[in-house]
Amino acid sequence: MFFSNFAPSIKNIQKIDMTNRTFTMIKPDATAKGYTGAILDQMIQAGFSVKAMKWTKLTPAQAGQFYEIHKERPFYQELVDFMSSGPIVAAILEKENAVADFRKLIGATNPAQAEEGTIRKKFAASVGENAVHGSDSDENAGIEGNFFFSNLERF
Ligand code: 3AN
Repeated sequence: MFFSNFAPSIKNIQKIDMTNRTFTMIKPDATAKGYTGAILDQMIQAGFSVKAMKWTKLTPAQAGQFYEIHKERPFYQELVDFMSSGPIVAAILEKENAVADFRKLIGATNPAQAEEGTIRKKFAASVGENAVHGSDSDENAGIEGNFFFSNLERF
C-alpha cells in the first residue's frame, strides 16, 4: 500500500502516553482577575512545557461531567456553578514526574494552607475559587486531557 510508509497507524495515534504529562486548568477566578499570563509563566519557569492548550468556557453539563468524581461531595453544585461561570484555560503539560511536581507547584487545595510561593498561595482566593486545577494521578491526567483535547490538538 502506497500510504503505509507515510501515514502512521491509527492505533499509534490514539495511544498517547501520559506518563510525564499532567493536565491543568486555569480556573474562572484567575482568568477574570487577569492572572492567566503570570500563572502560565510560573508553570513554564518551573520546567513544564505546553503540549496542548485552549481558552474555552465549560457549560454546566460539561463541568458536571468533568467533576463527576465529586458528585457526592457537599460542594459539588457550587463547584459546577463556579467552573462554568467564566472562561478557563485548559492545558496538557510535560515534565519529568509531571503529576507530583505540578501538585507541589500549585500548592494545597486551600490557599490558606498552601506553601509560600505556590500558585495557589499567590493567586487563589479560597478553597472553592482556587485558581488552578492539577491532575492527581497519571491515569486521571490521561482522562482529563482526553476530555478537552483530540489527538490532533496535542503535540
Ligand atoms: P484539588 O483540586 O487540590 O485536587 P480536590 O480534588 O479535593 O482538590 O477538589 C476538587 C476541587 O473542588 C477543588 N480544586 C476546589 O475547587 C473544589 N473544592 C474542594 N473542596 C472544596 C470545599 N470545601 N468547598 C468548595 N469547593 C471545594
